[in-house]
Amino acid sequence: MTAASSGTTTNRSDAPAAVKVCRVCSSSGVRSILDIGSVPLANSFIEPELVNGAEPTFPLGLQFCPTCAIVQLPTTVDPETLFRHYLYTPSASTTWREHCDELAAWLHDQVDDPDAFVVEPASNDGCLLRSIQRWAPNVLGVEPARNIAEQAVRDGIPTINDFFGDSTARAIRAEHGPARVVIGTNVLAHVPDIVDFVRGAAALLDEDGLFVVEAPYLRDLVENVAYDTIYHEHVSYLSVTALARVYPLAGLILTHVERTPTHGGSIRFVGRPLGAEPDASVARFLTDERALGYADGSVLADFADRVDRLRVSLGNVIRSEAAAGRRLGAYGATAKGNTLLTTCSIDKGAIRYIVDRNPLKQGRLAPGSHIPIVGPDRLESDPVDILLLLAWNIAEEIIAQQRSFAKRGGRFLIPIPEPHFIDGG
Ligand code: JHZ
Ligand code: ZN
Repeated sequence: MTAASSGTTTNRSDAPAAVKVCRVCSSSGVRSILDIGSVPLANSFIEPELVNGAEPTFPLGLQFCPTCAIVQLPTTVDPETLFRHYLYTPSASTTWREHCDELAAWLHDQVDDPDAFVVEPASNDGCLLRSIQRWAPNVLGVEPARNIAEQAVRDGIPTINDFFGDSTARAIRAEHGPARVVIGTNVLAHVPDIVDFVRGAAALLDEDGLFVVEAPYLRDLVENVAYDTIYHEHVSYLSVTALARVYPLAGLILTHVERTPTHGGSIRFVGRPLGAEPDASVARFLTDERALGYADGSVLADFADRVDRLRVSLGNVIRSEAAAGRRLGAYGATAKGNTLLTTCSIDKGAIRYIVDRNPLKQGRLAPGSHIPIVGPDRLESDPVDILLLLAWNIAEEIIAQQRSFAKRGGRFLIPIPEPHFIDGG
């Protein structure tokens, strides 16, 4: 689980040029499928005293590579800017902690060896390694955010403060020996050079090794119009078709895939050293994706129109509720929430505040919209009638916590796949 920046020092003149060739296969045939304008970085929450400073924006959209079928951003923001200081930690979410326990148990079934050396790129605060340590104590995290790596070490998770890639992987192998498992959640989509990352996993693994990654699944994004999950941290939007082509370029073979429910719909990709046999799941996903148009990109033909319709209807719902005298807030100062707010032009005139439990985000302003981030107690002292659920991926967990809001008649507004209300009662 990668972490991101608390603010950026990049200025507008550093905005990167559009990538004209595919990052993965170098094909020059990439075609644009979505352009949603230029927005601030999704995790660059602003200190209130800096609100009048320049707020850099970067172009946001999607392009498709017909050669390798990867869907990617047209521009790359330097990972040093995005990930060296990060405010997002996943451990606060029960949904995520339970998922880490489930993933650790699944891994234990695959690798029943208490001596297994397990390495996690983008280990964030060590949430997953803590679950894995229960059966495989020899773990190592690799986390680029200094503040979070230091915290993980203080909490007893051995962690190297670095980005993962081929050179880091070789250094780890030289010092610690080969790994039985390289596992990463919500990191592969964040990496500009996927081939280098997978090559690193291949270099680090022993011959029976297992490379496990989880990432948001392109099919869930498209089917649910979850366009808010498009932001500069997410360089690639992954399908089985694309990764089955990418892994062999880096010395691995995709052997198993399965869908998982986190972050609005993700996928678990399992890779092994070349020579391993894929199980039936890979062929099944490839057949389905081909039939649905993910291999030739045809499924994406109307995606931009669907995004436009969602943006218009969310704006209309919010305006009509405000016109009817209802007070609106939002819940979850999420990265995706900031894509949603900025691209739907929703600002502090429409939404009074965004509630978030993370004390590092409280007191700051959301990038672009400048809506203040507040603690949950604000819901009692300054009540609203409607909460736009920006963390819709953990709706169940949040709604269960907010029974008193629902009892007072409060309603949750879920933005995707089309804006709709639930009363939470
Ligand atoms: P959440 C992050 O996206 C960023 P975000 C990242 N780039 C990524 O890839 C995805 O995750 C996977 C708060 N909260 O998980 C905490 C409460 O306030 O949807 C978080 O700020 N009360 C790594 O930012 C936010 O909600 C609660 O009870 O879109 C959730 O953020 C709970 C459980 C959470 O990820
Ligand atoms: Zn390509």
